[in-house]
Amino acid sequence: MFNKIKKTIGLVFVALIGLNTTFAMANIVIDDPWIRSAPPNAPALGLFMQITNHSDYDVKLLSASVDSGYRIVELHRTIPVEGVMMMVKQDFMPIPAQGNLTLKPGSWHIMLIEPESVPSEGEFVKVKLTFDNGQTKIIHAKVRKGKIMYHKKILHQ
Ligand SMILES: [Cu+2]
Repeated sequence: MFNKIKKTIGLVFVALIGLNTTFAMANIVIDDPWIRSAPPNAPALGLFMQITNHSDYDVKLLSASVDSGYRIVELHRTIPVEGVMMMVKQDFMPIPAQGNLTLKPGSWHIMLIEPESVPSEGEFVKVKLTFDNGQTKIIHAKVRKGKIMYHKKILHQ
């Protein structure tokens, strides 16, 4: 009887460890993080990437942050407001279970606001992403050319 209980506890323990490992390793994957190059006097920079959620649960990106060099970092989405495309600050970005969210010009993006100095093409910016499942990701976004596809108006909620 005692041996049976011990064995059961052992199996449960192994199962938990297994789940935890899968959860931590395969949950959120970031592809191709990049920042659109901008003139030296640019008030803000757009950060883009693809976020894939390999879990069976919806996940939210809650925040993005940088160690220094920017006054504030915000989550934005470009949407039509009374017929005009505007950037609207978001509380989070939804990444559906077994799905993905593409951050791209004219759509979802992370806004690096008031840079101390605008990074040059080819440079990398280190950004930390925090998700509501407790996971964090450090990414190194490369600065490169990109089309300007939307108005630079910011609508604050
Ligand atoms: Cu924006």
